[in-house]
Amino acid sequence: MWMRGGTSKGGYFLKCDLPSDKEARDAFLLRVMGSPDPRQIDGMGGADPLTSKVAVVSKSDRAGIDVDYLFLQVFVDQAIVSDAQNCGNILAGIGPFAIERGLVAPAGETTSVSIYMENTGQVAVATVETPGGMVNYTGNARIDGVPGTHAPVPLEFRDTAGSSCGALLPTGNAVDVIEGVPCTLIDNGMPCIVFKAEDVGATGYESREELDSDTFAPIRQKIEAIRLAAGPLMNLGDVRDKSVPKMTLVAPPRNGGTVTTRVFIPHRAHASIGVLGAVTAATACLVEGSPAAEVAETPDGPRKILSIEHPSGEMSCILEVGESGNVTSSALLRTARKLMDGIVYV
Ligand code: NQM
Repeated sequence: MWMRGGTSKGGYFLKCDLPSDKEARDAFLLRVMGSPDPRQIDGMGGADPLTSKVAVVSKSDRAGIDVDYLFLQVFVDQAIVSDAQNCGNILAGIGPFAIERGLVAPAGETTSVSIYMENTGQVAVATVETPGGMVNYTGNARIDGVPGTHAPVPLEFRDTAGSSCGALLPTGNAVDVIEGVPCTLIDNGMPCIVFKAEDVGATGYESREELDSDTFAPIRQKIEAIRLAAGPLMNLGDVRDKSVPKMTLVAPPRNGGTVTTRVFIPHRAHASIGVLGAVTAATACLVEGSPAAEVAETPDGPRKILSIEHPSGEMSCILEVGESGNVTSSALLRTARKLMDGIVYV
């Protein structure tokens, strides 16, 4: 099934329909997407990392969990299929897909689907509208980066700190200076490096096109040098061929939000921001003394709505903060839509 999940798009497969051998599976998925090729002309991929994504879904044997979800990033112009990151946008389609494929029975007007995210070993709960026992895709929910309105798919995350890096702040520091740039190395569901846009010679208000343009190339080189140096410090090893950590430039908010972001994922600029990337950026704003905290305008109270501005609007993250100041859970709104169900030829 081809679905849009949040601001991403990709192929959703039942695990039992894919080769069980990893090499054979990856070769198959590269053929499906048409990679490696910058245009992905001979496949289903949309020539953009955000539309070259795969979800592998199966019924779960874990207590209290409905389905297991493995996310795979199929690189566009390299023959790489990576499970080194999660994807909270593709996650938005998992609940609807699981119900459509009969892995989860609809349970009234809404059905709650608990999802084990295999990439990071964490759990998310999605709420899907199922009036009359059918997934409903239409509705009034709007998310920036997607035209029109659709049925809401609220997502809730718990205990995402240290998903891939072992700790929220893998170096134990609020700030590490890397290549002369003060950075926060942080993982609240997505490994990210957060630094002030101005510290690498950017404004933080550039368009995606400007960020991906030739004029920005020297800044991108500097950002990549930071990423390669930080990878091992974040317990991610050599990240040359990995899609993490995400490089997150921050600046003061411009549209009444908490903070402005521009994200490289990690080489091309994101059209908006990833879901867990936004949760992690929001969390960085709460880390005392961090570059993000210096530019952010954060609300008070234990339950905070942080509006993360990005190139195509904003994403509101609801963070619950415990007594120790740690973020204990997060939630946000996505939408998803079934686009096509059929046979893909390789
Ligand atoms: O951060 C893109 C996306 C993502 C990841 C990426 C995501 C997340 O926007 O949870 O959703 O950062 O590669 O789809």
